[in-house]
Amino acid sequence: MRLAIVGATGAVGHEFLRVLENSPLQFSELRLYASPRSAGSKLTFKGKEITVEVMPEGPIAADVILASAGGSISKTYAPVWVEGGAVVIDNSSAFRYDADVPLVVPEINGDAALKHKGIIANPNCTTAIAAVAVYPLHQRFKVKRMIVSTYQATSGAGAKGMDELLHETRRYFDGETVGNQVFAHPIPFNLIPHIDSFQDNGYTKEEMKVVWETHKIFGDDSFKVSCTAVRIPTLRAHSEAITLELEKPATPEEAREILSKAPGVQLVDDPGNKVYPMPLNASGKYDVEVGRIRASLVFDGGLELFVSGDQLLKGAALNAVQIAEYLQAKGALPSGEVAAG
Ligand code: A2P
Ligand code: 11C
Repeated sequence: MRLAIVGATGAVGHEFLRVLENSPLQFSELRLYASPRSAGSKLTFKGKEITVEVMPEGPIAADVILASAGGSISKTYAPVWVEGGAVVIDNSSAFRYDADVPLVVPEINGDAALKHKGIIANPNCTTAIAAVAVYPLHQRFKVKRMIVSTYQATSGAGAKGMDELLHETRRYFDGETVGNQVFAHPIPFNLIPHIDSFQDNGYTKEEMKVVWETHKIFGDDSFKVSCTAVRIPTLRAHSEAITLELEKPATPEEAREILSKAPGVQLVDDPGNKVYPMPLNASGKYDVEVGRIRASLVFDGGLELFVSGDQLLKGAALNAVQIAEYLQAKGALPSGEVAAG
């Protein structure tokens, strides 16, 4: 099984390598691609250096391509890679809403991945992190309305987003004017209720992705979703406050019981001891932290919860690798020897 990463030098690309080091995915070859800017640079995988290559203009000789070089690269090249025989697991939003492209969180709808026609889409990070926490509750109580407010890390804008937070914070302490290039406004000591472009309905595209993608992943658009997405000056885990109106009334105890057994979730809910989800603790963790579970004061029998999940892991690289693991475990990918090293 030949594996390739496109966008290997980016924030998600680096996480692909770390996740693959500990993954059961079997492959015999790993090739790394990026732009001409980083051609020839070396990245370490299992203690061995691999040279980054310029992404070719045509097909890539691989069975699986993990793509994270942005929507326009995916839009142009993913069909070419599929034509060349690869299965593309795409981290961008380029194909997520295409009817014949599965949008997959393996804990929720892994089987959808088996129906792919070459491209499988990895969800938006905010959506994936909320979905692993809400889906087990949806299965038991059925969501009627879901209201999400997000606190999103700078990693959502890639390595350059994290760099801007660090660089501009340094400028602040050096007494220099704090600026912005990646974000719409300076990010240090601020928060920005604007992620991606504004749509005609007044919501941002990031907010609408949570609506569209939650429905597609759950395979159910009978419930209503709304989101306010906010960028905050943290490095790499997204947090979200989630309010659920439910068809069947739930108690916080029942929700805790369900979530304590849910795959991909870690219950972190002991407020009396100051234990609740936080981005610093969720960073680097595979599971999404869920806590602050309480009865809604607005919706009778509804719930309020708070989640923190690593944007670069469950929100991106980890979920994509888990899709490949799922396909291989189901015999839908060539097997291969574990990469040497
Ligand atoms: P490079 O590092 O050479 O610019 P991030 O989301 O963290 O900004 O990372 C984006 C990733 O996509 C990087 O690996 C980047 O490579 C890669 N990339 C950006 N533009 C291209 C391109 N035109 N061709 C191939 N890879 C690209
Ligand atoms: C952010 N969630 O935090 C975005 C990044 O749809 O894959 C991921 C965008 C996407 O900026």
